[in-house]
Amino acid sequence: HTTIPILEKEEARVTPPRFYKVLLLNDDYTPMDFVVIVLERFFHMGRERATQIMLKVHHEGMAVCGVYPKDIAATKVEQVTTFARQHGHPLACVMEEV
Ligand code: TYC
Repeated sequence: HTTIPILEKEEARVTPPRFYKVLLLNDDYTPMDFVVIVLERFFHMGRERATQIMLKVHHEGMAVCGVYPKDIAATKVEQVTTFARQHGHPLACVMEEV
Protein backbone atom coordinates (compact mmCIF):
# COMPACT_ATOMS: atom_id res chain seq x y z
CA HIS A 1 0.00 0.00 0.00
CA THR A 2 1.03 3.61 -0.34
CA THR A 3 1.53 6.04 2.53
CA ILE A 4 0.47 9.63 2.11
CA PRO A 5 2.98 12.16 3.49
CA ILE A 6 1.39 14.61 5.92
CA LEU A 7 2.93 18.08 5.95
CA GLU A 8 2.06 19.89 9.16
CA LYS A 9 2.37 23.63 9.62
CA GLU A 10 5.33 24.54 11.83
CA GLU A 11 2.80 25.86 14.37
CA ALA A 12 1.09 22.47 14.60
CA ARG A 13 4.46 20.77 15.17
CA VAL A 14 5.76 23.06 17.94
CA THR A 15 2.67 24.56 19.67
CA PRO A 16 1.45 22.44 22.58
CA PRO A 17 -2.33 22.02 22.67
CA ARG A 18 -4.00 24.09 25.39
CA PHE A 19 -6.40 22.40 27.80
CA TYR A 20 -9.06 24.12 29.86
CA LYS A 21 -11.13 23.09 32.85
CA VAL A 22 -14.84 23.85 32.45
CA LEU A 23 -16.32 24.91 35.80
CA LEU A 24 -19.84 25.44 37.09
CA LEU A 25 -20.29 28.14 39.74
CA ASN A 26 -22.85 28.15 42.52
CA ASP A 27 -25.70 30.66 42.78
CA ASP A 28 -28.81 30.93 44.95
CA TYR A 29 -31.44 30.64 42.18
CA THR A 30 -30.70 27.92 39.63
CA PRO A 31 -32.69 24.81 40.61
CA MET A 32 -30.65 21.73 41.58
CA ASP A 33 -32.58 19.57 39.08
CA PHE A 34 -31.67 21.96 36.26
CA VAL A 35 -27.94 21.71 37.08
CA VAL A 36 -28.20 17.91 37.05
CA ILE A 37 -29.83 18.07 33.59
CA VAL A 38 -27.01 20.36 32.35
CA LEU A 39 -24.36 17.90 33.56
CA GLU A 40 -26.18 14.96 31.93
CA ARG A 41 -26.79 16.76 28.63
CA PHE A 42 -23.56 18.67 28.05
CA PHE A 43 -21.01 16.65 30.03
CA HIS A 44 -22.39 13.15 29.35
CA MET A 45 -22.68 12.19 33.01
CA GLY A 46 -25.09 9.64 34.45
CA ARG A 47 -27.66 10.81 37.03
CA GLU A 48 -25.52 9.68 39.99
CA ARG A 49 -22.28 11.44 38.92
CA ALA A 50 -24.24 14.53 37.83
CA THR A 51 -25.88 14.73 41.27
CA GLN A 52 -22.49 14.41 43.02
CA ILE A 53 -20.97 17.24 40.98
CA MET A 54 -24.06 19.47 41.42
CA LEU A 55 -23.84 18.99 45.22
CA LYS A 56 -20.09 19.72 45.17
CA VAL A 57 -20.83 23.05 43.43
CA HIS A 58 -23.65 23.78 45.88
CA HIS A 59 -21.45 23.13 48.94
CA GLU A 60 -18.01 24.28 47.75
CA GLY A 61 -18.93 27.10 45.35
CA MET A 62 -17.58 25.52 42.18
CA ALA A 63 -16.55 22.21 40.63
CA VAL A 64 -14.78 20.98 37.51
CA CYS A 65 -17.17 19.38 34.99
CA GLY A 66 -14.46 18.32 32.54
CA VAL A 67 -11.14 19.18 30.89
CA TYR A 68 -11.05 19.81 27.12
CA PRO A 69 -9.01 21.40 24.34
CA LYS A 70 -9.63 25.16 24.14
CA ASP A 71 -12.24 25.19 21.33
CA ILE A 72 -14.29 22.35 22.86
CA ALA A 73 -14.21 24.02 26.30
CA ALA A 74 -15.37 27.33 24.78
CA THR A 75 -18.25 25.56 23.03
CA LYS A 76 -19.37 23.90 26.29
CA VAL A 77 -19.36 27.28 28.09
CA GLU A 78 -21.41 28.85 25.29
CA GLN A 79 -23.91 25.96 25.08
CA VAL A 80 -24.45 25.78 28.86
CA THR A 81 -24.81 29.57 29.17
CA THR A 82 -27.30 29.75 26.28
CA PHE A 83 -29.33 26.82 27.66
CA ALA A 84 -29.44 28.36 31.17
CA ARG A 85 -30.55 31.79 29.86
CA GLN A 86 -33.23 30.19 27.64
CA HIS A 87 -34.66 28.72 30.84
CA GLY A 88 -34.29 31.97 32.82
CA HIS A 89 -31.55 30.76 35.17
CA PRO A 90 -28.40 32.69 36.16
CA LEU A 91 -26.17 29.57 36.15
CA ALA A 92 -22.53 30.53 35.48
CA CYS A 93 -20.19 28.29 33.48
CA VAL A 94 -16.58 29.39 32.92
CA MET A 95 -13.30 27.99 31.59
CA GLU A 96 -9.83 28.19 33.10
CA GLU A 97 -6.54 27.02 31.59
CA VAL A 98 -5.09 23.90 33.21
N1 TYC B 1 -27.42 26.59 44.98
C1 TYC B 1 -28.50 26.19 44.11
C2 TYC B 1 -29.76 25.96 44.93
O1 TYC B 1 -29.70 25.86 46.13
C3 TYC B 1 -28.16 24.92 43.31
C4 TYC B 1 -27.03 25.09 42.38
C5 TYC B 1 -26.08 24.07 42.25
C6 TYC B 1 -26.90 26.23 41.57
C7 TYC B 1 -25.03 24.18 41.36
C8 TYC B 1 -25.85 26.36 40.68
O2 TYC B 1 -23.89 25.43 39.66
C9 TYC B 1 -24.92 25.34 40.57
N2 TYC B 1 -30.91 25.85 44.25
